[in-house]
Amino acid sequence: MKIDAADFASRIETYQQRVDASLERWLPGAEVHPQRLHRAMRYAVLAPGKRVRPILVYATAATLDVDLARVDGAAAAAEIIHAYSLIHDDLPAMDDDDLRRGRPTCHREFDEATAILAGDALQALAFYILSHDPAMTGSARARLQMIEKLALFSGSRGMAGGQAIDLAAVGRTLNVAELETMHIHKTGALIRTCVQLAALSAPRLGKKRFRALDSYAKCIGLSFQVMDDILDVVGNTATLGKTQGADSARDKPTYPSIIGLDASWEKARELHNGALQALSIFGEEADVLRYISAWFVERKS
Ligand code: GRG
Repeated sequence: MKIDAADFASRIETYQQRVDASLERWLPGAEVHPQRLHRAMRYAVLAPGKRVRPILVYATAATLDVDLARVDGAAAAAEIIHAYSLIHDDLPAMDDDDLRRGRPTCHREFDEATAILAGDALQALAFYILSHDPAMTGSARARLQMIEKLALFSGSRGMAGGQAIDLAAVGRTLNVAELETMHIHKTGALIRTCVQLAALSAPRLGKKRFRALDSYAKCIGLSFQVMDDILDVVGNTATLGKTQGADSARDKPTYPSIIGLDASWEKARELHNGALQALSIFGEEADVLRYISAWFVERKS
C-alpha cells in the first residue's frame, strides 16, 4: 500500500500504542512481589521512549504481510532489551547519567542495586517472551532462530560488545573504521535484530528478501547512531530527554568529533540512500520502511 507522511505518522502512533499494550501484558504488575524491583522495571520500560525498535519490528512485519499479533512478543522483547541496556548504560560504573527519557535515571529514582537487578531481570524477561509467547509462531525452528538472533546480537558479539568497545574508547583517538565497528555493535546490532525477528515471522520469505532487509537494517542502524552523535552536538536536553553534550563532555569519540559535523550529516544521508537502495527489490509495501529511514536522519530527538 502506498503511504504518505500523514499515514506514516498515524502508523507510528498505532505501533507505539500497540507495543505499549504488549509491554503492559508482559511486565509484572507493580504490586507483585518483589514490588520495588517490579516498579523499577516498569519505570524504565514504560517511560516515554520513541519505541523505535518495536516500530521497526511492526513495520517489517507489515511490509511482509505478517499479522501484527504474531510480532507483538518480538516487539516487546526488543524494547525490553533496549530498556535494560539504557538502565545499565546510565549507571555510575558506565556513563553515570542522571536523566533518561526526560526523567531521573533508574538508579537515581530507585538505587544502584535495584537498577542493576531491573536490567538483569528485563534481559531475562525478553528471552522468556520469545520462548513463551503462544501467538508468535507455530514453528519451533523459527522460535529458536529468533532466540538465537536476540542472544547473539545483544551479547558480547553485539550490543554488550559494542558497549565494551565504547567504554574502552573514552579519551582515546579512534579512526572512522573503529568508530563504525563500535556503533555497528552498540546500536546497530539491536536494530538489525528487530528487522530479522519480523523477517523470521514471515514464512517463505526467501534469502533474497531476507538479505535485502538485513542490508537495509545495517544502513539504518548506523544512520541512527550517526544522528545520535550529531544530536549530542546540535540537539537540546529538553527535546532529547537526556543530557545534550554528554558524549563530548566525557571525551567520547563520535562522528562529529572525528570527521566533523558537515561530513557527519553527509554520512547520514549516504546511509539513508543505501537503505533505500537495499529496499529496491520491494514495491510500495516497503514504503513504511523507507519513511523510517528518512525519519532516522531527520529526527530531532
Ligand atoms: C549496557 C549492555 C549495555 C549496552 C548499552 C544501547 C546502549 C548500549 C547504550 C545506550 C546509550 C546510547 C546513547 C546509545 C546510542 C544510541 C541509542 C541506543 C540511544 C537511545 O535510543 P533511543 O534514541 O532512545 O531509541 P528512546 O529513549 O527513545 O528509546
